[in-house]
Amino acid sequence: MNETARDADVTADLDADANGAAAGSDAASGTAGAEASTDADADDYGFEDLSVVMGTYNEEAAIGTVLTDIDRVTDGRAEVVCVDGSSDRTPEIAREHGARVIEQEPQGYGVAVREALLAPDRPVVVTTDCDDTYPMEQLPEFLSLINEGHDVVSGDRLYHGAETMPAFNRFGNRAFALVASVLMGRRVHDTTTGMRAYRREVVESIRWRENTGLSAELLIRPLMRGYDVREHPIEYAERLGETKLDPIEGGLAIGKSIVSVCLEERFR
Ligand SMILES: Nc1nc2c(ncn2[C@@H]2O[C@H](COP(=O)(O)OP(=O)(O)OP(=O)(O)O)[C@@H](O)[C@H]2O)c(=O)[nH]1
Ligand SMILES: [Mg+2]
Repeated sequence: MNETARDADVTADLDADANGAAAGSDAASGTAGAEASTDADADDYGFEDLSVVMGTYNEEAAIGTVLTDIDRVTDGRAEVVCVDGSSDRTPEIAREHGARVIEQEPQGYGVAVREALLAPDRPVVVTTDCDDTYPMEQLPEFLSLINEGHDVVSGDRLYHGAETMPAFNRFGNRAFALVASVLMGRRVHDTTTGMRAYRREVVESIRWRENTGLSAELLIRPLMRGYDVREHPIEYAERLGETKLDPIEGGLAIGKSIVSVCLEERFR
């Protein structure tokens, strides 16, 4: 779609969607899965059109659970791609579950996730963390929302309160969302979520540059270029295994990414 046309649509759409996502969340969960598998139009995407991708770095405590959940929820039809920098058994466990594993020296979250996003050729890509925090049960809802016409569906962890998130991170994530909203002129609620669905065209048409701040960049650039971005409430669970992100250093890097990406997109 022509970018000018997208630009004209997006403000009203995101505002409506942000509210709609909040208001509609309960209705969406529970029914959307059935829609994705039974009521789908012939040209709707199904799980065989979906790749679930993630960076994995010493996640042997969680990877079995995450990949089993994806397999169960998508009936084994979604492709799984892990970009792995581990020194533990994570890649072996991933292969045992049928995932495609791309080995890469550990260079940070964004380097791994960018490679993971660009590796598959299926039309819909969902990112997640490999730590059992994100609800794979909600994958059908994400696919249904893409089938409704959204270009990006972004999991909003803060809508339900994110009680399982460390308090410092919760505060930081609310602050990031406020700063990004002011800089973009559009209200968003969770800029650093790891769970989103993208139409392949979106990830391929933009050049991604951030590392720790990649998650924020993946929300901000599409939104400011006029793509149809929808936030959708998700549950968020306590992490299995050790965190890979230093909250202070990581937080500073994310804050810097949000400001620089917003300004770059505004003056582009
Ligand atoms: N391949 C690879 N994966 C990474 C690297 N750093 C982080 N990851 C993965 O990226 C995902 C996100 O990292 P997390 O440690 O969960 O970071 P976070 O979600 O900000 O922090 P938590 O609150 O601990 O969940 C996880 O699946 C990590 O294993 C890296 O350098 N290389
Ligand atoms: Mg995580």
